[in-house]
Amino acid sequence: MFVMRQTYQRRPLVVILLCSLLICSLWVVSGQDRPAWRPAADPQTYSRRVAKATMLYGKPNPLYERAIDSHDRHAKRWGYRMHVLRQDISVGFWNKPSYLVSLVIQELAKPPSERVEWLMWFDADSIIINGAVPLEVFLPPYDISEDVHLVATRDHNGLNTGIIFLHVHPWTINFLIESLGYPLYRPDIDLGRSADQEAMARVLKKSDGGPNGTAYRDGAVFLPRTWINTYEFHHAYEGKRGDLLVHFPGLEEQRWIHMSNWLDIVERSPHSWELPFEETDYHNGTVAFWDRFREAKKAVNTAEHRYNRLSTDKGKAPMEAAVRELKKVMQQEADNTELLVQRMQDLKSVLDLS
Ligand SMILES: [Mn+2]
Repeated sequence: MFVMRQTYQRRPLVVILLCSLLICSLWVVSGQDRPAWRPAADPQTYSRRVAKATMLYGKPNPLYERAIDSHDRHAKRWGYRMHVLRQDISVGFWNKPSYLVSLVIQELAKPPSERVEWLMWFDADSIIINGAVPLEVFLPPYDISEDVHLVATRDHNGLNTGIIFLHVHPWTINFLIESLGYPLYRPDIDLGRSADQEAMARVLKKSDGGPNGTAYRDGAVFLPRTWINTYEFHHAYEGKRGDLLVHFPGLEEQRWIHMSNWLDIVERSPHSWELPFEETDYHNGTVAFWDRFREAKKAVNTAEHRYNRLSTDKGKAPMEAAVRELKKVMQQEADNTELLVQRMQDLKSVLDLS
């Protein structure tokens, strides 16, 4: 009798539990289209998705320290772990890829459930001006993320490694080690001023070699540069209110006054350049970007599947050519929306899908 009454009394509890489970699963399922990024409620819990990394060593530089502080505030707001290299561990520029290799290996040495998935590298000459922007939106959605290992930007010089996202994955170790080794196995090549960046750019451009013989090109995606790597020029900032950050490449001695002005602004009136994420271009822009990339990937898969089944070479060649052209844009200039859409149309019309 006693047992029965207890069971009976517990029934409402069971119903409540089942209901909350249902609501939770609905919330999880419906949230998959656009995950609701929320600032970290508990500063002790870190994001498993992304951590930030940079370096600063040598002669004390208050401006770089303050710039890193701006990233630190952003990291605390969203629960991103921060890694800052404080010792000179290599030669000049090579500190950066050396440190990144060590961070990727340290993450991979952890049990999978404790690893972070991505590292965001930022140069110490960059300042967060809108801390309301979460980093997750720049990363590939889970359904297409397994082949993406480097999310970067390019400018008139090609790859710019001032701000980059690296996948915690063996691919990244290979890529960074091959870049680090570049001056050793190609001492004949002058890598110029930004040697590490040039080495990475050259490794990325290779058409063979790499971990599975198909080089590294497939692993890279280029975002519109001004999203995550917005430059300050001599005359002005190229961005607008709501943009994530300001980066100060190539300003020579003018860099200090530009940095100092920006730091004063973000420290004294932090809201002057901040905009709620929902009001920024990122809100729809990043979703549209990855949706397009996903669509391109699907078109390539469909085409490859189809021409692999064709018995004759007739009809194969135009499909292969269209796939090749689309892939080239996906690998080297996904930030060129018009071109990507055009190449996608070209392929679809060869496939008669449009
Ligand atoms: Mn820089």
